[in-house]
Amino acid sequence: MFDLFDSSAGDYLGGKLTFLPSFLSNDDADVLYDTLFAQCQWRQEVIHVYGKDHPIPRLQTWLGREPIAYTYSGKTFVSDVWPPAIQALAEQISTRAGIRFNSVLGNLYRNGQDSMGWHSDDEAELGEQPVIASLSLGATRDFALRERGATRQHSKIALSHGSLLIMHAGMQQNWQHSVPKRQGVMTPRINLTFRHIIHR
Ligand SMILES: O=C(O)CCC(=O)C(=O)O
Repeated sequence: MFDLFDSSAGDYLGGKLTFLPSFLSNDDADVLYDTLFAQCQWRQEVIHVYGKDHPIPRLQTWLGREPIAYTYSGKTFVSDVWPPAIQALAEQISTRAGIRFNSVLGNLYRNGQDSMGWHSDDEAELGEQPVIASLSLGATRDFALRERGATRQHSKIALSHGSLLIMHAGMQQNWQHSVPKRQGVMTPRINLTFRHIIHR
């Protein structure tokens, strides 16, 4: 395992990832963090695995240009309409990523004990070759990567306040990602993943 990234802007993993560490200024990122922390409905979802209910180790919110249904970990959610702060950002990020995003999954990691396990964002609603843009606010957390089928971590990137990570077409088919627990992290982090949900 090694650090693939040294926090510099650029394309990685053969162009499947683009990292923009200073996508938002520190001040803009501070304002957005405070706004989202206060205004969004943060909920701890419960997923059902092997006959048992498990509260997920983080809080979540679903936001859409309009109310939109989305299935995640076997559960269907209906999004809240995104606030004005997200509207402007969605335009900016859509232009950068080259796709018109229509929904956002927000994750609130309350401290280093909150986490997200290994997965790919490959739900049917995202289509065959999804492009996903991930904006990070608050505490820096590691974003771990491994190839699909592998058991060992390949590399990691520290996602800092105001950074944008774009996962391009082909990323979800070939790679998995996770946000591991980190003992030393005492403060919260908000992550927004901008997605294009296909209407059926
Ligand atoms: O918090 C992160 O950086 C990752 C979020 C993520 O993997 C997801 O929303 O699917």
